[in-house]
Amino acid sequence: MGVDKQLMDFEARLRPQINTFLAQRVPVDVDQAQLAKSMLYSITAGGKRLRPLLTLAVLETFQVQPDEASFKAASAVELLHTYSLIHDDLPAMDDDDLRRGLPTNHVKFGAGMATLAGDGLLTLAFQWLVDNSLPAATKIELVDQLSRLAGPSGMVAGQADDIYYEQHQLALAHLQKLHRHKTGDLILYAVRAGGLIANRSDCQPLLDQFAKSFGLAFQIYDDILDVTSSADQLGKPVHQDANKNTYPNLMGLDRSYQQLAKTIEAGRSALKQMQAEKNVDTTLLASFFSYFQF
Ligand code: GRG
Repeated sequence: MGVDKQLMDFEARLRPQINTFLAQRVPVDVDQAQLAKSMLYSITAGGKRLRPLLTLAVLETFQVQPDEASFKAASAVELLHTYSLIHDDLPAMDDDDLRRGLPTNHVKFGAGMATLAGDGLLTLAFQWLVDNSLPAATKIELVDQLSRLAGPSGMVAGQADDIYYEQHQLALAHLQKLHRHKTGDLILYAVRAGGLIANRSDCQPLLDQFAKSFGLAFQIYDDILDVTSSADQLGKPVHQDANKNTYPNLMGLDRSYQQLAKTIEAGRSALKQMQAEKNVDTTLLASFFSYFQF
């Protein structure tokens, strides 16, 4: 069984638009040739575009046609995500040579330029959230949410936990907190951004439940792939390590699968409730769970 047909069609429609937008728009905002090359290298190096797709899927759920402004705001999260991958790969962090099947940014451009490419993408994300014609109140909300969920109270906190506790076995609750920040918060932001742009605060609690379940499932699935396959979701070869803080290492593979199924069920049930109470078709959002094949 592959990815759901509805999701495949949605991706086939929107992913090329996201790719084109990013490839054309990023260089316009960079005023140094080598920096532009380095930023463009990573932004065009492939990737699923999961986070902007989630924002756009929420818009579609509410039957909001994305215009130039909302498309730019929706794409900003991919700039921020790409910065996090570039910095995560740096010698001072994970020291990886390959990302998405290609040499990492610092292998190509050196650690200094890679650091700056990440800095540039991070900052540009906020510029894109503001430099568009969305209502001022929406832009403030988007900036507020992204700064909280990607910054030191969100993704950066998760990454700091990851580095600080690298050599320690974490308790399950602590591992969940680490993942909630490192992986979950940016996914939560992407879903919230769709609700904010569509002006549907009435649906935010249920959208949040969906997003939190999806983010957690994404991480559990990634951990499971770590032990069951020779490559992870990023195509990186897997080095199995019993000391790594992963779900299978902490609770065993069977219980990890159970946890994954339970998490997906919670997300589906939030969407069903939204469909029943708010009279919106949530099948496109539900189809995102078909990424997890088990
Ligand atoms: C450096 C502040 C800072 C944060 C880094 C995202 C991240 C935090 C680290 C990446 C390491 C990792 C394996 C995280 C688990 C989540 C994950 C699989 C992220 C990759 O996201 P995908 O699968 O990547 O959406 P693509 O390549 O498709 O964009």
